[in-house]
Amino acid sequence: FPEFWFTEKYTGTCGFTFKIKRVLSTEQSPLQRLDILETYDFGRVMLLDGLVMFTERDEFVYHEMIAHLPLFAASDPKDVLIIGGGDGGTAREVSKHIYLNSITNVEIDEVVVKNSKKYTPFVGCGFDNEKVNLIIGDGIEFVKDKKGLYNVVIIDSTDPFGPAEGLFNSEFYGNVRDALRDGGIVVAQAENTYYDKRWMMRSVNNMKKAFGKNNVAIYQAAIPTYPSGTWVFAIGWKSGEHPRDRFDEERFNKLNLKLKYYNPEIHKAAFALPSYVEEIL
Ligand code: AG3
Repeated sequence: FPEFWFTEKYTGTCGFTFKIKRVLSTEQSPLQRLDILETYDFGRVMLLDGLVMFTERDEFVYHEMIAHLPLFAASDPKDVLIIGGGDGGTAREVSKHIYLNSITNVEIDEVVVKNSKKYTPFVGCGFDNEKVNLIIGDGIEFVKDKKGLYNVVIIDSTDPFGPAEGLFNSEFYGNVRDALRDGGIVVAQAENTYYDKRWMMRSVNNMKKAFGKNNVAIYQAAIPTYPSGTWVFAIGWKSGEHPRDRFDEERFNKLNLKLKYYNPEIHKAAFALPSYVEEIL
């Protein structure tokens, strides 16, 4: 009986392998190749250029941690900008903050949006909320003339090459800082500390150039289907306390979100770093 397996290679000699039931969609956009797989263990999986973007089974970790941590750290957030996030998972989580005035999501590749809505509606549904204004365009250009418009900016990108390369440099982070209001917070997915520390460090160091070295930190979350299983998020804040020590408990209790990963203890604990990571920061 034939067996079909997919491997995301992490290096030339190791990777992560799924046995697949079928391929639901394969599409080449002008920017990247997209595949949607049906797997045995992780449900539906979206790949971009052969790299796992999310799986049905563990996407909740990534999307909760990239959205709720900055939102509960920000004081009285009203307007949120998502750059990337074309699958809709981040928009889905941000939408749970029903008091927000606006959620703007700038995604460069509409093929991602279309396939997510069709094949992975459990994340694609993020665009159903009427507050979410989806703009198909280049986030790098978009932020350039947005001065002080957002409380929180979330950068939900692919790895730092190809279409996302420009989302990891200091000029971009500088424009993001200017797009934030006072007390505003940015979060960016920032890779991992095992296979490609230099990618994480590029994100952290460039964010420090824009926000100041005492206004950038990283936090981590356990995501089994991403390289190393532990994912890093870089967080920068314009002013005020460290976001680890800012958590709006009253708002958290009032919203009463039924989340699966993020909670008040995780908000703090996610910033606790192993010594070998502290050392390289
Ligand atoms: N953003 C991509 C995370 C990078 C994963 N990298 C990898 N598999 N090599 C996730 C998009 C989900 N909204």
